[in-house]
Amino acid sequence: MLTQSQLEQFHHDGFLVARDIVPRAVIRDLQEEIDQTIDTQARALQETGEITELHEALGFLHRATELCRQSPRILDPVTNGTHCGRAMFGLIACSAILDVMEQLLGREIIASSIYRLRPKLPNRPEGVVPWHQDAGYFDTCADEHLVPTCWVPLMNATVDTGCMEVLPGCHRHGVFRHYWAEIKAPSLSIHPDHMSDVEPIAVPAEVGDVVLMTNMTPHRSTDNRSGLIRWAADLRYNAPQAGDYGPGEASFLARSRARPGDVVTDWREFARLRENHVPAGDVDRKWLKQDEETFLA
Ligand SMILES: O=C(O)CCC(=O)C(=O)O
Repeated sequence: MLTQSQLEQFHHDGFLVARDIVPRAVIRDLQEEIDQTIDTQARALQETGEITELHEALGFLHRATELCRQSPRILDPVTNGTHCGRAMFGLIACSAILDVMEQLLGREIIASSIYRLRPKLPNRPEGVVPWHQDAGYFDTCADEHLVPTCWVPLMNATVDTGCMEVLPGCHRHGVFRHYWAEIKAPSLSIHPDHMSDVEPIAVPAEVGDVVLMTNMTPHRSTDNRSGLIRWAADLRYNAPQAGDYGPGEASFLARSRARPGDVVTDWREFARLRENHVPAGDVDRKWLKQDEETFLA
């Protein structure tokens, strides 16, 4: 749970590191599930000849780096948003996180349709995430609502590994102009001519911590100069009033006093919802691509 002063700090700065709130077992389960998923994918790619060496002796912080040298497809099942295993659900529905969300959102809590696992491999450009606000990706229906992002490190994320950086206080200025940069995904970037000159703050975080941000908080992550894979999960939550701001994927009711019978408590139901979801259209917010944009400098 957050203290009153932490709640005030979150609303004032647009971010907060909630220290040591996610049980280690929840993180460990997800690490194991990711290891298993990568192992399955490695064996499938071995069958097709794309991978010759399985690097079975390497663990969570190293194996995907070596496998990726043979086939970049190794990470597809964990990075494309389709991963919906038991441990993924265990993290999203973790009561320690939901308790904090209840403090921020009230008693009806939707686990957002938009969650991702993010492996940032050492010294690879596609891991670099430019300055953006999560609201830039969302339908405008959520603009007047708080949609907290919970950025959950799955290893100790330092500046060297490419932890989060935020622009404090800039969440009060609405949605900045963004454009689609010509870089490896995800590429939505705040337009440089509309960028704030507030000094960025790096936000190192350890296993158990949660970096909380608002949907309006500008944030980025730079390159990973360490030899380790920087693993994190980013989750989002909202009150029902925020609407369907991410119609491409399925959300679910994570906690409710009004409709307790509709709360999803079984990971298999979560997986069914994710797998059977039929997108209800696209987001209404549109940004220009880099070659269509005009830049001052
Ligand atoms: O994990 C990262 O490096 C970036 C995450 C991010 O930008 C987000 O959660 O919106």
